[in-house]
Amino acid sequence: MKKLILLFTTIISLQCAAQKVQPLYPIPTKEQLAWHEKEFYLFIHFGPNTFTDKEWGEGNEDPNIFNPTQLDCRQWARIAKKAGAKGIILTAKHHDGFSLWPSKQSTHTVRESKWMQGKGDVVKALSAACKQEGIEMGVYLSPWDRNHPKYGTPEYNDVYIATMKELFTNYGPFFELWWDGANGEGPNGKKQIYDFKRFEKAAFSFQQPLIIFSDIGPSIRWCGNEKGFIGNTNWNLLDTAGFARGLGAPHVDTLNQGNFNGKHWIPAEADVSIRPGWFYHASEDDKVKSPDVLFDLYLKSVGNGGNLLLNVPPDRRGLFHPNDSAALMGFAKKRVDAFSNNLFKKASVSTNNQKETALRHLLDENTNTYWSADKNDQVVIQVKLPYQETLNAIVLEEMIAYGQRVIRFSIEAKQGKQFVKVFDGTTIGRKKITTFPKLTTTEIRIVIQESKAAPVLRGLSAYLIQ
Ligand code: FUL
Repeated sequence: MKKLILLFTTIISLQCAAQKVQPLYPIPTKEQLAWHEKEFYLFIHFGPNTFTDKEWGEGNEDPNIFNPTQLDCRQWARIAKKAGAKGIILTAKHHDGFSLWPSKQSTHTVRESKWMQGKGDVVKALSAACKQEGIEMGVYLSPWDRNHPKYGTPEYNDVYIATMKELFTNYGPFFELWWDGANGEGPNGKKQIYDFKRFEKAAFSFQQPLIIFSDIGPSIRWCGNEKGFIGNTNWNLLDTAGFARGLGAPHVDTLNQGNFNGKHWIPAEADVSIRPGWFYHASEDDKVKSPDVLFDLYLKSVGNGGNLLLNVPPDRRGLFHPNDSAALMGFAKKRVDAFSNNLFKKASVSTNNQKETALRHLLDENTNTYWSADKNDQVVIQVKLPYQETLNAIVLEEMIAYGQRVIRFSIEAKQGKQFVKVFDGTTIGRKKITTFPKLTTTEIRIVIQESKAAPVLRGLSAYLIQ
């Protein structure tokens, strides 16, 4: 009997070993994996610029101009939540140096304004509102500061670190810290030499785990444009050696597509504004992006394996303008309508690679389970539908916890007796949303022509986007 038990346990452990996937390095950290799952969150640009109609304040604005009449961070958080955003990143301090909380490191803050007799604190109010709505909060803390008298001297680096400390200790935790790359001249006409190495070390000492955004990470990278699109080819990998933030950053195309053989896992985030400007301007009330345009940006960012950071600037009352809220609601509805009816739900799936029960994990909509091919020669996955279906989108997902692998794939649909190619793609990554002209079929083939190592996929689904 004992021998029999031993035999069974050996067989089971051998099977598990056979299924165990070897990671293809570099791979994401746990925090980066959690960040990938957020997909979409809001950016909020708010401050003196809201009241002066500027995009870049000079830093010498009278603090009293900051005077929202009906500021309500709960309205922002409520709308964000309803729109399906997982969090809000606030410009706690933009380039003008004005702090939206009463910072001890500055004399240019909400405390010096007449708003709420100097007793207001936007960072605190937003932090409470996000908690109430069950979404997360992040902060944008501009390194460039056109107000601070120490700017342009080595001491400013200490001021910046002390400012971060204040934010993290009084208002954290934050799901993301956002470092802008702009570095112009300060009040004394000097340019700052930022000690980013120290900034990084300090930030990680204030909060662990922490995701830091900048042109080149360390955790996530800029996608190379402010239009909201990430490359159709998008490697979550980046080489950072020899590069710097700002002017010394890699070419924008590299940021947009990543490096094929990049040394570090640094995925792309697409930041874009719902209006032409980052700050609120009444003249742009009729230039708010429509739900269709926002949905298209979602396909080009999240649908290319990155995250979408959508800026919605509150107006002078301190509220989201009704046009922006309406666009956000329309955008949310479009996503729900598009992706709630998975047409592959009842399909059956087979492959040329290995006939294996784990194949069901491709269709099971459980993001923790996956199917791994046993080799990386051309992999063909065949999906048979129980009935004819009309569709125009297929979503593929790699199990990126094991690294990013797929280099090139295509999608074919059975039309009559023939299979016709409907999509030619490159990378998949965390999520690839493919779209093509509407077609009616009973069979689809996914052909992975090339990958760095045997593909590991966690999801395959199909939709009809109206
Ligand atoms: C840029 C800044 O200069 C803009 O004002 C804005 O904050 C945008 C998100 O990043 O680099």
